[in-house]
Amino acid sequence: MTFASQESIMESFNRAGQKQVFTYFDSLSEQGQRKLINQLAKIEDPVNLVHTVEEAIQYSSSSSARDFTQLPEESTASTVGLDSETQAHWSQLGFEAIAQGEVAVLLMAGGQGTRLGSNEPKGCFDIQLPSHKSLFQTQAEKILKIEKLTQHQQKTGEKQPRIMWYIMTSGPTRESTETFFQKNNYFGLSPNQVKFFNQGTLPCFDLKGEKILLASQDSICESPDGNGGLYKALLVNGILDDMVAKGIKHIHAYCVDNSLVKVADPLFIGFAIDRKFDLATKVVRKRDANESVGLIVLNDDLKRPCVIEYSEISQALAEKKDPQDPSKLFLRAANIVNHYYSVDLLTKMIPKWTTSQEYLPFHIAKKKIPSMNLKSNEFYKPTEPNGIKLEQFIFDVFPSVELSKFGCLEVARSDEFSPLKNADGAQNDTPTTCRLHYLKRSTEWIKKNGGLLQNQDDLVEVSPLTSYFGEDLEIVKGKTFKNGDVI
Ligand code: UD2
Repeated sequence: MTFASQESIMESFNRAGQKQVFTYFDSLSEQGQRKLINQLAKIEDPVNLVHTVEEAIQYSSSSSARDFTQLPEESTASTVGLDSETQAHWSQLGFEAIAQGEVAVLLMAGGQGTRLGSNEPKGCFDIQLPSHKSLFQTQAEKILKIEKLTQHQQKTGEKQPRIMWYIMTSGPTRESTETFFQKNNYFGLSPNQVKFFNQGTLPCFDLKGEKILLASQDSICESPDGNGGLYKALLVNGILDDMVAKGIKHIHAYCVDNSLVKVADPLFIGFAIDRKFDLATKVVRKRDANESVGLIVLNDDLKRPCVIEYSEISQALAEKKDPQDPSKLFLRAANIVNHYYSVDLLTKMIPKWTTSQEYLPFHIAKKKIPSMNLKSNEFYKPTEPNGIKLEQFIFDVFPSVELSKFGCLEVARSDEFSPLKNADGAQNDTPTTCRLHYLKRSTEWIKKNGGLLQNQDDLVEVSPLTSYFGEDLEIVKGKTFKNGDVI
C-alpha cells in the first residue's frame, strides 16, 4: 500500500463523512494503521456506500404499497397430487442432467446461528437424531445417494456421476465448517467435489445509518453481506468460472438449516428443464400469517416475480384472505430458500446484479453491535440495539427475470421443509421440531413399505444412504421397528 493510496483512502472516507474511523489513527503503530487502511480499502466507494445506506433507511421506513398479487397459473406447479407421468418425466430429465455432469449444488452456509444460540455453524448442529448426524452429514449423504440413484437409473455402469458441492461460508463460519468436513472425511464425498468459498462483508453503522462503527482502535465493525452476497462471491472466488469450465448447466441452491431439504432433487431440476425456466423456486403453503418466511408473489406493476420478506411485509397484507377462498391467505407461497438457476442466467446476469445497487438493495437489521464508544474510548457490548447491519437478499434479483423464464414449484411441507432457526423452547423451527419432522417422514416411508412398529408412536430413522425420498425400502416389509432404530 503506497502512501498516496493511503492518503486517497483517508480522503475518500473523510469525504463520506466518516472521519470518526480515524479517531485513533495517529496513536496507532504503523502495523495498526496498515491494518485499518487495508480493511477500509475493501470498500470501493465509501461515498456511494453511505448514500446507499441512506436510501435503504428511507426504503425500509416507507410502507411501499406496491401492487402484489399471486403468480399466474402458468408460472406455477405443485408436487402435491402431481400425476405420476409428469413426476416420472421431470425426474428422468433431472437424472439425465446429473448423469451428464450438468448439475451442481450451491449451499448457503454463511449465516451465523445467533437465534439458535449456538456458536458453531448451523450445518454442524446435531438435532439429536438417533444417528446424531449433523445437517451437513445428512446433506452430504443425500448427494451421495442421488449419485448412486443416477448411476443405477441412467445405467452409467461403473462411472458414478459426480455432483459438485459449492459451499458458501462467511468469515465467522469458514474455518470451523472446513475443519468439520476434514475431520469427517467429507462424509464419504470426494474432497475435490466440495469447494468452499467466502461471501463478502459490509460495514456496520450507527442506528441512524450515518456513521460506521469502530470494532477497535484499528478496525471497523463489519458483518456478512447476507445470502444475496452469493452472486458477488461466485464471481470474485472464480466459482462461476469453475461451473462453466466443468460444463455445469443447472444449479440447485439451498439453505443449510432446512433439515428436510432434498439436495439436488432431480424432480425440481427436471421441472425447470422441462419448462425451460432460467430461475425457479420451491415453496410450501404458508403455515399462518405470521410465519417468518418470504412470499413469492407477482409484482403487478412490473409483471415480474418478486419476494416480500417477512420482516418487510405489512401486517394487513400478511393477513389478507384470498377472495376466491377466504379460508386461505391471499399470499401463501412461502419461500424456503430453495432455488434453481440455469448457469446461463448466472453468467449473463451476475455482472449486472453485482455492479448496480438496484438489483440487490441493502436491507436494514437493527442489532446490538459490540463496538467502540468514542466518548469513553472503551469497547462495549450494548444491551440494546445500537446500530444496523446491512444485508442483501438472494431473491431480490428475481424481478430481473422475465416471468416466462420463472417457475414456482409447490412442495409438501411435511416432505421438504423444517428449518432450524430457534433454540429449543421456542414454539417453531427448533432442534426438536426438526428431529420430529425428520423422523416422522422416515417412519411414514417405513409404514408405506409394509414395515411394522412395536408401538404406534414409535419413530424410526432412515439414513439418506438407505433412501433419499422413500424409494427402495422393500427390505422393511413385514419387519418390526421400534423407537430409536436407524436403517
Ligand atoms: C430466510 C429467507 C426467508 C425464508 C426463511 C425460511 C432470505 C433472505 N430469507 O429467512 O424468506 O425463506 O429463510 O427458512 O433468504 N445466509 C448466508 N449468509 C448470510 C446470511 C444468511 O449464507 O450472510 C444463509 C444462512 O446460512 C441460511 C440462509 O442463508 O442458510 C437463510 O438465512 P437466514 O436463516 O438468516 O434467513 P431467515 O431465516 O431470516
